[in-house]
Amino acid sequence: MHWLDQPATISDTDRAAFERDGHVTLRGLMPPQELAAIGREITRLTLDLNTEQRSLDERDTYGRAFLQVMNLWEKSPLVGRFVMGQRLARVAAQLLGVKGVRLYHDQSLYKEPNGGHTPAHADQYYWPLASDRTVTAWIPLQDVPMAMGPLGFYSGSHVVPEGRDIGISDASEEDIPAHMAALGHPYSCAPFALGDVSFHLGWTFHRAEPNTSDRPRSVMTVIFMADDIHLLDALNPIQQNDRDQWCPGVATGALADSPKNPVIWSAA
Ligand SMILES: O=C(O)CCC(=O)C(=O)O
Repeated sequence: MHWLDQPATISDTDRAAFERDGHVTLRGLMPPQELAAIGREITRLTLDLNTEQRSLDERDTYGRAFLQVMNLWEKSPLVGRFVMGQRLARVAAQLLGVKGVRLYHDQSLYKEPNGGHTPAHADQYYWPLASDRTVTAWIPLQDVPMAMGPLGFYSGSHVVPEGRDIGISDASEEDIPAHMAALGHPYSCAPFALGDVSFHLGWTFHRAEPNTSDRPRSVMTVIFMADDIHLLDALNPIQQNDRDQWCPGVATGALADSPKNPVIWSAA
């Protein structure tokens, strides 16, 4: 069986940690050399397709956080094979406790040398999806020591309703960490080795450190959702844009099953 499809064993401890904390990092989930080879293709495509021309100084906080290119699975057969891999999708389904998962979308997040922090936020603010059974797999394409901007999480924050209406911004970076401290949700942020993959729920608050190194931090993310999830009316223009881009043609209340949302893994 291809390594991208091989089932991984998740311990009860990891599963319980995900349920309790809303995030978990699985060390050594992917084989480093094979991942690095696909990573080179992802990084090459990201730089080719990136449309940001301004220097870091000319951008706002969000713009300095990373270059962002979406749905690379449609742009390259190799990356398509990677995103459709059953190993990651099966882990996502097991962590969510669902019988199958679809793709919502993928995105490459390339933090340039001297790129800024990623402000605190919860992803599901952007997503017109009718349940909380969504998870992002954050897959570094090289080691990410502290100086290169690893992802950090507020443990247990997936149950906190306050702050879910704030998009990623200077305001979110000011409000959310303070709010998390007040509510007692500790921030955990640790280096990643190539092959480690973190998973966080759509409502888990998180942020990333700046890249103070002289090397880029290349990361691929795959966003999975339960295979029976339905689409909601858009609450804001960003959600409308998400609906149009990631689930084109799907009506409000209908199953989010556009051709861009294949079931990647199912127990059936
Ligand atoms: O990679 C980053 O800097 C932020 C990633 C993130 O917020 C996410 O994947 O949800």
